[in-house]
Amino acid sequence: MSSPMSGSPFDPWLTADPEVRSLLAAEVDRQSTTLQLIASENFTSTAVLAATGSVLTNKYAEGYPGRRYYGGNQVIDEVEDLARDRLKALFGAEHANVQPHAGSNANLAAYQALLQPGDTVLAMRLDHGGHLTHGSPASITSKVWNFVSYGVSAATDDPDKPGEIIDFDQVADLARTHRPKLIVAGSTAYSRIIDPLPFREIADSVDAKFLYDAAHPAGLIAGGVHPSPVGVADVVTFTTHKTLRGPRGGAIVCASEYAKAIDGAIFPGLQGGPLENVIAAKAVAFAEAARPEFAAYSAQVVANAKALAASVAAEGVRLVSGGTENHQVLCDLRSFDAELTGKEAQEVLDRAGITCNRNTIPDDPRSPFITSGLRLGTAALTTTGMGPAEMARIGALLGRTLRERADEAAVASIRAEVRELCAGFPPYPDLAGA
Ligand code: DSN
Repeated sequence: MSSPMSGSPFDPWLTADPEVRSLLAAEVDRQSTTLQLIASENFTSTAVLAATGSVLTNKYAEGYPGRRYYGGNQVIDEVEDLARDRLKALFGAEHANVQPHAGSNANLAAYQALLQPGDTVLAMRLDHGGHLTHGSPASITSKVWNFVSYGVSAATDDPDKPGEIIDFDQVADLARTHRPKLIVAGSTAYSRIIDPLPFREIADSVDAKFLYDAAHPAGLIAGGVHPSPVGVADVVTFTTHKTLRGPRGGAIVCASEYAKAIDGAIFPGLQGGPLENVIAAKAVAFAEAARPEFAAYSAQVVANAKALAASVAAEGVRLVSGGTENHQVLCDLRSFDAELTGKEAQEVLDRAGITCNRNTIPDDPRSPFITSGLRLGTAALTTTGMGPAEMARIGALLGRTLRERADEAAVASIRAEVRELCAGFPPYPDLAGA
C-alpha cells in the first residue's frame, strides 16, 4: 500500500476527491511549465514529497522524544531523533530543534528564549531587506520587543563600490547608542553574503546576544559556499524549504546552553503538536544536503544567480548592490522604465510564465504593495538542471516581456517560448504524464 508519489495528484488514492486531484494536477502543470524565480522557493525531491504526504500526519506528539504527552510515539521519537541528529551533523551544531512550523515561529521562539518582553533588539529594516519578524510595525515582534533598525549603505555611481551593503559602522553606532539585548543578522531581500563575524564582534562589544536568521542562505551554508554562523551566533534559525530544498517549515540550531530555553519556547511556548510528517521530510532533506552533490548544487545556484544578474543588467535593469553573491537578484526597475512598478512587472511576467515577486528596494519611494523592485532567485531552476545558458535566456525573456508589456500577442509568444524552455527541464520527470 505504499506509493512513492504519495501526496501527488497521481496517487491513485486521490481519485476519491477529483476536485482536489484536479487542483493538484493544475499546480503540477503550473510548476512544470512556468519559470519559478521566487527566491524563497525550491523543488523538493520526491522522497521529501513522499514523507510529507505520509501517515505520520496522523500522530499527536506534543513534547520531545522520550518526553511526550501522548502514547504511541515509539516510532515518532525515532523519526524526530533522526531529524535532530542529521541536522546537528549537517551544521556541526550542539543542539537542534526541528519542530518550528515556519521560519517566523523559529524567530519568535529565539526571541522568547533570549529576551524579556520590552527588551531592545537591533535588526535589519524591512525596506532594506529585513524580515517582518525583525520588528516590522505590522508584526507581533514589534509589539512585544523594542526594535531598532539598521540598514544598508547608500547607493553610489561607482561600479567598484556600488554601496547598498550592510553598513557595519551604522550597526556598531546603533548598538553603542541603544545597548540592545540581541542583535539579529539575516534578511529576505539582500543579494550579498552576510558575514556573521562582524555581527559577533559588535554584539560582544555591547554584551548582546546574537541571532543569525539564515532562512535564505541555509542551503548555501550547508553546501559550503557561504560562511557558517553556527558556533559564531548564539542561535541560528532558518527555513527548510528555500535554498535547503526541504519541506515547508523551520528549524533552530544552537549551543547546548540554550537548548532548554529554545525547546521550551517552541513547545509549550508557541506551538502545540509538531508536524511529524514534515519532520520526517526535514530528515530526508538534511541527509540530501549532506551529500557532495548538494555542495555542487549550491555552487551552481550562486553561479546561476551571477549569470541571471548579468543578463538582467544587460537589459538595462539596475541591480541593487551592483550584483549578487547568493541565490538572489534584486532589481531596481526605475532605471529600466521610471513608470514601471514592481507590481505591474510581476503581473505581466506572470502572464508570460515568469514567476517572481515584486519587492521593495532600499529607500523605495513606492509602498510595499506597489514597489519599485523585483526579486529573482535561482534555487528552484538550478534544481531542475538549468545553468548559465538558460539564465541568459531568461534574462532576455524578462527584458522583452517588460518592454513589450502592452502587447498581449508579444506576451503570449514569450509564454510559448517559456513553455518550450521549461519542457527541457521538468522538475518532476517521474510525475510527467502519469
Ligand atoms: N516570505 C519569505 C520570502 O519570500 O523571503 C520570507 O518569509
